[in-house]
Amino acid sequence: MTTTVTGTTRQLVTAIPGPKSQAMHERRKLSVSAGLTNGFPVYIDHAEGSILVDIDGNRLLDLGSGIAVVSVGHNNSAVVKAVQQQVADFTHTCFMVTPYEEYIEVCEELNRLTPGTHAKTTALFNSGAEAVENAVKIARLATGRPAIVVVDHAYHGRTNLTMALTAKNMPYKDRFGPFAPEVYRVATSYPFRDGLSGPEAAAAAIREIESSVGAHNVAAILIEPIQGEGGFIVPAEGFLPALSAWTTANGALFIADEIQTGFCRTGEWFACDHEGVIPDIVTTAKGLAAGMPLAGVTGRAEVMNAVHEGGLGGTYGGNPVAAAAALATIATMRELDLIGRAREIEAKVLPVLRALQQRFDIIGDVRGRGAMLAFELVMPGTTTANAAAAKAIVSYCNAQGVVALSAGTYGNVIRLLPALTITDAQLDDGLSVLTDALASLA
Ligand code: PLZ
Repeated sequence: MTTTVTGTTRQLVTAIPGPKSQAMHERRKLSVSAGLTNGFPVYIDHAEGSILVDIDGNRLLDLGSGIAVVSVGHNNSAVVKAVQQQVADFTHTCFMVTPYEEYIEVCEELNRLTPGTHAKTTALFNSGAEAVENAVKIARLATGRPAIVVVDHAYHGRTNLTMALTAKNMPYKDRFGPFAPEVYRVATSYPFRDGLSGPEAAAAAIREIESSVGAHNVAAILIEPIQGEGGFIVPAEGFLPALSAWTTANGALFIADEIQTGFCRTGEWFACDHEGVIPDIVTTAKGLAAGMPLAGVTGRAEVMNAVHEGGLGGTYGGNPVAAAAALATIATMRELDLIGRAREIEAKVLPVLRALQQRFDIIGDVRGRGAMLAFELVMPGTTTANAAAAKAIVSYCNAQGVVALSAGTYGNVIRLLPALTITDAQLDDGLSVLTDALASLA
């Protein structure tokens, strides 16, 4: 059970979860709403790089990065330093009252880094859901149209509007309605399940939009360029460009939700870059600020600036400490070439996952880009979802001290979201535990 290793490696000193974590979990049940669950109830004391150290002293290998957030690694020294400095300078003024340079600098970076060289402006918020809500507000105002088109398997958040945009009922939406109106859902491109080419899937979606919504009613198509919670679904080539072209031709906007895919995760700054898609609006969060709450809405200047004075805001949006963290995070991504590292991770891990697919017939599909990789579990020889296998694999990994995440509308996808700073040795370790997990099911 105990893996004796040192330094940057996984090391278990108790059964998982350890006695202190178990006691803490009992305490938690008395004080924290039962509406929140913990995928892996080990309580964290400190962290570095890709290692989390729990309160029992176990060193855990993190293959989830807090759901694609700490892409520069836990406790990245540049981010820690920037945050400490900013906390000492000032923690809050409210940008809408007395502004500060860090906010502007983050907006400048977002305007520079998001796809397209056209004039852009940005507004900052606290969470991904808040960014998506604001993107929708802005798109409706700028176009004067009501309808927002989203796709199957979409995840955009848990607030009232974003619940309407999110596809999956349980656990996100069930009995939390009624939901916001003027949200229309069409089929996406899901190559493993629909067998369609990108242009074919786009044509079907567009037919549906034109017949059920009416092109002239559409404010925007909102889509994750690679779906995250929905199961790391990479649309077939040509799907995103066709939808984007349709919006342009029909006076609607193309909003890319890059909250999970952004900031080097897929081996480009943004997932839209892989196909040269230039969205009118991009939402960002997660990897942007390495765990400090920060989100952005970046878009064409004429769209973003269509909003009346005072129409956008919030007490904390673009908080100076979060902004300082973002600036250090982005600088680190450049300095360490984390785009290059994400591509290396893909080159190293994808072949291993493909070999596992040959070996284990419960793996129906392997997919992803960069350090956003996944495999989909099925009943052998079919495309029927095998959620039990995903659950068993996550439990096996957890018991070995590896943080692994599942995903998918059917709960049957194992997704890998390591920090982009993860070492090769750590990746090898994680992959060997995953292999053992699959072998334990065979
Ligand atoms: N858009 C594409 O991935 C957040 C959700 C975790 P917030 N994904 C993790 C959970 O179960 O709540 C996400 C996303 C995409 C929007 C969001 C929402 O971002 O910062 O969680 O609000």
